[in-house]
Amino acid sequence: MSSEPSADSALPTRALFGALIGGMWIAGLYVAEPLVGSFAIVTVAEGIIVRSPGWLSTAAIDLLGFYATPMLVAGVIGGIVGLTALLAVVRPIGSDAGAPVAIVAASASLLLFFGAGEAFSIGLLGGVVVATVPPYLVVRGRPLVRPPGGWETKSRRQFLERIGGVSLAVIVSLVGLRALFDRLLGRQPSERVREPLERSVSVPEGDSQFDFDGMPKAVTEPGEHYVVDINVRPPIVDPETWTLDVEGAVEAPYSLSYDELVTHEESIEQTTTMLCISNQVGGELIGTGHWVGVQLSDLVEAAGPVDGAVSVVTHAADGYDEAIPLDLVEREDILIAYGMGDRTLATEHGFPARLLVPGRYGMKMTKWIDRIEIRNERHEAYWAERGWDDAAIVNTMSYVRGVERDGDRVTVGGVAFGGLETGIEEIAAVEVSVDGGETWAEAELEDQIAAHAWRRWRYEFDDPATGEFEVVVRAIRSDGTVQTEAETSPRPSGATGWHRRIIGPD
Ligand SMILES: Nc1nc2c(c(=O)[nH]1)N[C@H]1C(S)=C(S)[C@@H](COP(=O)(O)O)O[C@H]1N2
Ligand SMILES: [Mo]
Repeated sequence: MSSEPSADSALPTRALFGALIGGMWIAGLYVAEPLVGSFAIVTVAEGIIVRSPGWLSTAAIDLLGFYATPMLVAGVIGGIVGLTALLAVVRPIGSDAGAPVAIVAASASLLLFFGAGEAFSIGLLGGVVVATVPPYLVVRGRPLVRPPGGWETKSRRQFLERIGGVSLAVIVSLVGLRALFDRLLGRQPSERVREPLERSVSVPEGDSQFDFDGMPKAVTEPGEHYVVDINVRPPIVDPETWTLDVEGAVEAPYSLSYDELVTHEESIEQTTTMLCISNQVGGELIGTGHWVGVQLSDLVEAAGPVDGAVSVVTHAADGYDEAIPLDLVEREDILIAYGMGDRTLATEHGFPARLLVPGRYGMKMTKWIDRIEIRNERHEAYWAERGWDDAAIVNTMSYVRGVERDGDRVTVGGVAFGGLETGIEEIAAVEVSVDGGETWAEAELEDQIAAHAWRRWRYEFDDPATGEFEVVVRAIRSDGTVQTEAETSPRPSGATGWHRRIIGPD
């Protein structure tokens, strides 16, 4: 019996083989994406996100942060592979099972494609074939990689070499096939190149005294700005067909084309710090961009909101939305941004355009915006619906970032920021302790590079011991309010508490 390729008795071997079949099916689905129009695994994950109740997605995000989405995709893949492994344990699959496996794979692919909302087409049929062939070949090809002496004998170099060779050949052909499909079908799976803007832009330099080991630059490089969104992959928007529609409770709804937006004569530049509401005290989900765009007030006024209009809802290509009160739009610093630095937006930061609401958490700043809707009633938006603070004004915050030693001389530094709604409550001072909070001193602040940009701070002191010390930092507003020491979790209104960091001995 053990000489029969279809009757391997060891459960782990069966499970592994089942998992391999599942994995190959997923690989086939991926290769088929350009033919079908979507990668079914991502569509399934996105379907789960959209259909899951608010409390569940919120719990997942509480637990996993905004990385919940990629984890979900990994979960879907793991689930499928686990299921095929289980099936193979229950019902051993031998090399004679090619036809049944192909039938199951083909039907499952069809179900998935239709479930993902794809219409029947030649491409879809091609996709079914492409997704079915890899698992079929794995089953049929099993004897090829059968180790001499049966599956149960291990550590055979020949066997491993063969497995390695076959895997490599399979991976190379799948990757090649995918590239070929992308090419033939003219799809660009990759992100757009950021193009230079047709205007000169001047990005603030910052004070070089604040550029030391571990310190962020005054303005974050666009490629280094953090990225957070609900998508598995960012929507790729075609600027040729994209329009920004301004509509709803207005006298004169209209649409702007991409060209009309980027050549808008009222375009302005603005350096703005953005911070994700899910960021932990001291976390990395913060960056300062130099944005180029048009004031939202210009765009909204041009449509003439009717009396009684109260809310401005921004809608995006990924189904995301955000709402801000119409009153707020009078602020001149709320932008529809189309540039970052001297170039167009990167795909992941919202190309072709995004909202910027300075002083509010990043969740208010809708990326891939395609519709501005004025409404007569309030609207509960994506994150508010899931229990997060609707106003999302950035809490007064300060983080420790850099440290530099020069003999006994030590310089520590970081950033401080807080939402300002009126411009009078700006960060006036940063206090720092290098003994864990026993004694405090005032740090040096970098000149304000923009109204809604973070302030970098630094503090120099002598440490003859060059030992370990604990830095604690707190910011103070111009009205005297001291950043609260009380620690709260990011949900629902953003984390609070003083950032502490232990700096090791030299
Ligand atoms: N369309 C869309 N816009 C979005 C999001 C999103 O998921 N979809 N995420 C928001 C959140 S939570 C944050 S913190 C910021 C992050 O912007 P960035 O990725 O450019 O840093 O985008 C916001 N805008
Ligand atoms: Mo966020």
